[in-house]
Amino acid sequence: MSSLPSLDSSTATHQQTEELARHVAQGLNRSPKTLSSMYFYDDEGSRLFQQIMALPEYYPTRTEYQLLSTHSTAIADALRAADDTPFYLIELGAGDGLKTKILLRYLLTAGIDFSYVPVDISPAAIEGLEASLRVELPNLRVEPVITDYVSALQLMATKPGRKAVLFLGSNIGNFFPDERLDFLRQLAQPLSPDDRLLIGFDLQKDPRLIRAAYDDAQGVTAAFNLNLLTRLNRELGAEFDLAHWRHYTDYDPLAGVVRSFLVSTRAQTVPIAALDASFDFAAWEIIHTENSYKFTATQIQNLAKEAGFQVSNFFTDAQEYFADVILTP
Ligand code: AVI
Repeated sequence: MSSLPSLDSSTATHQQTEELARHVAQGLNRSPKTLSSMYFYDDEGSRLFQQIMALPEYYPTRTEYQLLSTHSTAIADALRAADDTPFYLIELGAGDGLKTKILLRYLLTAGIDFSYVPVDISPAAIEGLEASLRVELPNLRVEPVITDYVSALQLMATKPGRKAVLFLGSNIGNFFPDERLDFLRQLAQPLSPDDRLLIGFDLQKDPRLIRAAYDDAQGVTAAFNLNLLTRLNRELGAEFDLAHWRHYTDYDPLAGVVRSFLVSTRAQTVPIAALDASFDFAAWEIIHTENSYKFTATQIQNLAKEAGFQVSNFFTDAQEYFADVILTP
C-alpha cells in the first residue's frame, strides 16, 4: 500500500499562522467576539487536553474507553470487511490513541490486514503516538499524517482501497450544527458502500454532570481555554495579559450544548502585532471559544440520515453517557 503524501511542516506552519491571523481578525471583529476551539491544540493545548481526559470530572474519555473495551470484538468486526479485504484505518484527531489501541490490538491479534493512518494537527501528539506504537504494537503498519480534518478529508479522497474512518471522543460535538452536517457530508463523499465510519457522540444526561466536566476543580480546563491567548501572544505577537482573563463555561440543556468563554475582567485594549491592529474589550465582555454539543439517539439518527449515512450499529455504555456509532454510506 502506498503512503499518504507527507506535508512539509515549515510550509504548513507558515500557512497555519496566516490562517490563524485571518481567523483571529474575523473572530475579534464579530459581536459577540469568537475564536475557534480548533486553535486550542498547539503542543501545550494538546498536553493540557491529555490532562483533561484523565480528570475525575471529565467522564467522556473513560466512558468511551470502557465502551470500546466492552464492545471491542463487535466494533472491530463491524469495521473490517466481511471478506477481509485489506483496509486503511484512518483516525481523525488521533491524539494519544489510547482508546484506539483497544481496537488496534484486537485487529492485530485477529490477523487482520490493515494500516493505521492517525491524523492529528499536533506534531507532538503524532510523534508521541508513533513512539508509543513502536513499543506497544511493533507489528502495526502506521502511516501518520500531521494536518487538520479538512486537509485529511482531501488526502483521504486520494487513497485507493477500503477505508474505515474513526472519529472518536465526541470531536463531532465541537462543530456548529451546520458545519457538522457539512463535515459529515464531505466525509461521506470519498467513502464507498463497503467503507465504514465510527463516530463518538457524547449523549445528553444530568446537566450538572456535563457542566462539571468543563469546569474542573483543578482548573485544567481553565488553563486549556486560557492557553489560546498564550498562543496568540506567541504566534501573532498579541499582548493578552492573562491576569485579566477568566475561563467561564455553562451547559444549556435546551440547546444541548456546553458553551465556553474567555471573560475580560476589566476594560482593556489588546494590540496584535501580526494584524497591525488593537482590539477593545469592555469589562466582562466575552470571547466565545468553544461549543461542545451533547446528543440524543434520535438526533444522531437524523444527522446520519441527512448526511447520507445509515446507522448500522449503535454501541453505548451501561449508563448511556456516550455512544460509538458505526455509519455506512
Ligand atoms: C475535543 N473535544 C471533544 C473536547 C470536548 O469535550 O468538547 C474538548 C474539551 N474542551 C474542554 N474540555 C474538553
